[in-house]
Amino acid sequence: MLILETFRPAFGIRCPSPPCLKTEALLALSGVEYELKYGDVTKAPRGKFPVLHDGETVIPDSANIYAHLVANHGFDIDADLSEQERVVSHAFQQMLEKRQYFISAYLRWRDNPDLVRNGLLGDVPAFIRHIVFAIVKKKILKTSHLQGTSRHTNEELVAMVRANLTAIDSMIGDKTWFFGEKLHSIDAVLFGQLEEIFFAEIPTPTRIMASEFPRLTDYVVRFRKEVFGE
Ligand SMILES: N[C@@H](CCC(=O)N[C@@H](CS)C(=O)NCC(=O)O)C(=O)O
Repeated sequence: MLILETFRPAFGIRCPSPPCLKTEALLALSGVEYELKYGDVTKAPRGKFPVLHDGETVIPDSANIYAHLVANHGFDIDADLSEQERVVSHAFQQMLEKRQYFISAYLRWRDNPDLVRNGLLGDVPAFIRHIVFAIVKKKILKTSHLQGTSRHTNEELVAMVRANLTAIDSMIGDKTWFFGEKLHSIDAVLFGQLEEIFFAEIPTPTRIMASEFPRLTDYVVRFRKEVFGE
């Protein structure tokens, strides 16, 4: 039995972390039996979740976990992709995980202290929750500054998200999944990011874009049903 260390549900979605959502979706798609464990992220090997435990082997990072499933559990959801499709998948994944992810995290932490404190740190004893929140928020804002996201105006950030969503919407078009009628790893990546943008119950400036992209919100609902039966 594999064990996935992840964050507990928050903001009305099964997990508030896009890479954790992606990884759980990949595990569900792999057909390998797994269990979730809501651990202590400060004790994770790289200080981040997701982390997979496969017997004695501990695998941090969603990309490593996916590679582990392919190498050790016969799961290769992308085996049928052409070279060209792999390139497109790679480019979209980078856009989502190296650009979109940081915008979503920054907007969430910047604007919603009460919701984020109680949603993400509900387990932390109340008397230190404010302190833990202040430490984590400082880290997120510092990362956003160094990485560059927080140096953009709000209007620029919203325009960037809109451009990302437009690219994804145009790529999927009227297809069922990203590349057609069959799911691939990029669909799990997309689900993780879009679930957070559209369905996390936090009033970020991008959540309201759901009404602009009905095909994408339908896609998320379809994915949830297909993969998690929800
Ligand atoms: N490259 C990593 C990123 C994982 C990641 O950024 N996880 C965040 C949550 S979305 C985390 O655990 N943050 C805790 C922290 O930085 O303290 C992956 O794909 O697994």
